[in-house]
Amino acid sequence: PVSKTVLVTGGAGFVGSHLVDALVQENDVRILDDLSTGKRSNVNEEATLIEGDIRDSETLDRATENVDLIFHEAGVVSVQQSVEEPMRANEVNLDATLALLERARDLDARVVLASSCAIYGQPTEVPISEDESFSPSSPYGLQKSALDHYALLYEELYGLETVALRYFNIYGPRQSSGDYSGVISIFKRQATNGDPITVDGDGEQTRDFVHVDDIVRANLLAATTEHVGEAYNIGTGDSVTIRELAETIRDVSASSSDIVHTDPRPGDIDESEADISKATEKLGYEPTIPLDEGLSSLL
Ligand code: UD2
Repeated sequence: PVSKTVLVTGGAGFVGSHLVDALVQENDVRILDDLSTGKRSNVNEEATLIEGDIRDSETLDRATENVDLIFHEAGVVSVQQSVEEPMRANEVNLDATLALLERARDLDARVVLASSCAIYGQPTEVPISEDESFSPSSPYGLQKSALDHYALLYEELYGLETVALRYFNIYGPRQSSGDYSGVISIFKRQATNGDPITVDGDGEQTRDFVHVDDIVRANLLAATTEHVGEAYNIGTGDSVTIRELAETIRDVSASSSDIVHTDPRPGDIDESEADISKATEKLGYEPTIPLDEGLSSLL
């Protein structure tokens, strides 16, 4: 493949930094990140870091100069934070995305965007297909719905090559283990420290956990697909209950932590599992890391 000038927004973050690692060999890679949740230690030394706020138009101009391809991973990723600060989350997740799409339109650069299964809210059926209606239950989900829809509109209206990837529950190395983070990194921290593993509610809720390396593969496929102007579910097509997850993590880490049940989380999704047939057919995406394997290598 020809070497490209590639921008990864959020390239110091969890997903973005893994993507950068996969891109640097063949491409000239630039990162835009304000290091608010991303870390300098995640930044691949072969990439160029532009440290700044994506909401700032001069910073965005500098970051997008001469790029051929953009992976947009920057955002306020915590649902809870979006509930606490809906306006800031909207500025980062939506206003900045629109500004980025405008730059891409000037440059005629393909944009692969991080969308989310949060757009579906409580699904009417599982597995969840892309035809499921949008019914977000958080500002985060609403912002991602609009981002996702804007991506498709930019293809329809302006012929810009866009692909929206609707990520399910991502886990893997470098995911932060703070309170705003994903359940796997939280359970891992609790199991390692011998603290109680905190299952919200009865633990019967299900999730489709997809390893970050598979997310990277999906992004690389989206970068070259001819099927643009489309959104794709990216998960594994399998799911587990949170109770099972807690038990597996305790076993794999040989921990003696207790598993405790706390109050259910308000607005929690009961069942989530991706129908990935569209991504398989059109992108050639196949998940390669089953959960037990991903967990053993993580713990
Ligand atoms: C994930 C994504 C979110 C959005 C959403 C779409 C993360 C961090 N969040 O939210 O960005 O895409 O999916 O619906 O990836 N849980 C416990 N104990 C804990 C923490 C969590 O039982 O200490 C439960 C929680 O109640 C939920 C499940 O684990 O049922 C997953 O929680 P999460 O915060 O990892 O992710 P989720 O699905 O709420």
